[in-house]
Amino acid sequence: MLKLYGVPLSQPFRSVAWALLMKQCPFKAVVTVPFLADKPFGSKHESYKSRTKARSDRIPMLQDGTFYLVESPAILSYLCESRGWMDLYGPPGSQRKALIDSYMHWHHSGTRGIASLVAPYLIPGGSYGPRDKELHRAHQLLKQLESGWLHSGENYIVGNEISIADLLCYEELAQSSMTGVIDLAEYPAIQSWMQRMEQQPFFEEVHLGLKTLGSLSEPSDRPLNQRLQAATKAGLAGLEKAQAGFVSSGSPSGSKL
Ligand SMILES: N[C@@H](CCC(=O)N[C@@H](CS)C(=O)NCC(=O)O)C(=O)O
Repeated sequence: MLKLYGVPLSQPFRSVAWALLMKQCPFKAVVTVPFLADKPFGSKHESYKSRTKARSDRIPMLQDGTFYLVESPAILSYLCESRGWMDLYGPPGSQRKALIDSYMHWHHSGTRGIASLVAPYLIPGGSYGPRDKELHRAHQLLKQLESGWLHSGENYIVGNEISIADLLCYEELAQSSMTGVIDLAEYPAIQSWMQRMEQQPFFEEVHLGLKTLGSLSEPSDRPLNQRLQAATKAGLAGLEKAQAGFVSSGSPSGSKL
């Protein structure tokens, strides 16, 4: 069975998990907390690197047999190509695939930058909330999404069918909007696209962790560590619940390579 290392509160981890669920591809989530070096389940722990032959300290990482892969766009492309999920991507040489790849290359320095809004809330003892500079940059990126990547009048980033580009993009925006860190009211194209994403199968299960975490923009009496643990537990339960409901139909999940 495939293994996906990471935590449900990680945006790229959720993008990959959502694709796997949509395709009813069973996987085991292996909790690996980013930045931790002093616990065996941390991405910076020696045993994590030696056991997995990880090429990077970042999560998510996919394990397919003895093959390990990091970087969420590469993981998603690999899954689509090796499993034949062409509806979520596109055939080699097609314009649809080229446009999806184009978004995915921009994503790292584009939408991903919005993550800097949430990080200050998650660092114990860190400054409470993003600085003006981070907010300004986030709004610049949102404008590029609103008037660029989502301006075509099509339902999704590329065409009228959802693709792995949408899964990557949505999770970055969900992280900051579902935690109340940013208000997207002034971006109508983004808002209606997000509503379409929220109608997709397994939306609830994939976002159980984030919903459990709740608002980060308001002070809470509950210690951050406890909130993060409860959210992680709920997120993992959501992924398990989703997989328990898979309809068994032969072996749709194996690699076709
Ligand atoms: N470009 C990577 C980004 C992965 C990433 O930044 N993951 C975070 C958690 S969401 C992480 O592992 N951070 C720890 C670190 O940077 O050392 C991807 O798309 O997979």
